[in-house]
Amino acid sequence: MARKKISLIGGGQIGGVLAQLIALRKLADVVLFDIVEDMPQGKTLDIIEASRIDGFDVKLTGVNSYEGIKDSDIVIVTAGLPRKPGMSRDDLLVTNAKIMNSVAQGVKEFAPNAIAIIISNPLDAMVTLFQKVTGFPHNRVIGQAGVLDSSRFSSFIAWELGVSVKDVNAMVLGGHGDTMVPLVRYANVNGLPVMEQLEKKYNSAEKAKEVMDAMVKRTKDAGGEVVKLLKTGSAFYSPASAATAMAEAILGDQKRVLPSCVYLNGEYGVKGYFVGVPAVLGANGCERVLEVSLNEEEKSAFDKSVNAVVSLVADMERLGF
Ligand code: TXD
Repeated sequence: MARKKISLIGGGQIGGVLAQLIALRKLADVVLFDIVEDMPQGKTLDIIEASRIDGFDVKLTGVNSYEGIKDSDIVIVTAGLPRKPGMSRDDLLVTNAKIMNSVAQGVKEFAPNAIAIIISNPLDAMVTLFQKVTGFPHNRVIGQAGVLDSSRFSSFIAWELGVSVKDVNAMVLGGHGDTMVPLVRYANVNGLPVMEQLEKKYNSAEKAKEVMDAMVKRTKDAGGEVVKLLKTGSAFYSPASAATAMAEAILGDQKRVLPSCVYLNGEYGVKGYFVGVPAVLGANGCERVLEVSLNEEEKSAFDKSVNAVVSLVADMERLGF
């Protein structure tokens, strides 16, 4: 059986780490595309030259032409500018919409059957634009935000409770912006509610809430925290890991339940928008959306986040995209 093929559109920070992770996990052959001449060729050569050491024999190719992405099973898009300190994700809208427009046309022409995972920011708008330009069925266009945001939230919980992060399950829903919704009530350590553990640790419901509020805030600001420390560019190791897990779920038809930015057709009371919700990822991309009951407070936070996505998409449309 021929090996699967993943094309990475954008060979910058995230694209480079993605190429290496996919090779290390022997997931698929990799094509790294960028408009910068020689750079994707240089990065893939560098990774290949470690293959004897790391023990992988998947093929990696750097290209500057869309021809190279033909017959891709998965396309992962990171093309676009990252944030600088002080910028919000939404500040990237105009520049990255232009880039996404051209990327989507290239993918539509040369990899019309691929499943697309979009990473570029502002995420929710870029996913929407990619689907609009390609006309791909909605199940084949998925944005990466929730896997990373949830992993960040899980890390903070693990540190706070002094437990392995492998035993923490915590999900973040909504848009990939300041309004994202970490689901506190459902967060658990191997089934044990996190809030209860915090209350026991501090012997105070009030203090537990304070500590949780701080973790929720840090989760929402986590991307900005990294941007501020790096000074140039934004997080790249963790977004690459997140998208690799999604690609692995799809190629392996794993039916993993991963919070993803997917098209809602009435679920959660939303119709016609891409929003972060728990999705079943398998061979057909987003195969199903899982609904979870939200209490009034959670529902209102989720609706606020959906409204932010709706107005971001409206801004993009006003700009002519
Ligand atoms: O969780 C998430 N979704 C994210 C998203 C987390 C962190 C960062 N996220 C966003 O991903 C970030 O805000 C950016 O919009 C993208 C890519 O971030 P990265 O850190 O990889 O940016 P780089 O290093 O600047 O790489 C972008 C590459 C660069 O090599 C450009 O030459 C290339 O994109 N580029 C293009 N490639 C193809 N086609 C076109 N038109 C193009 N224009 C630029």
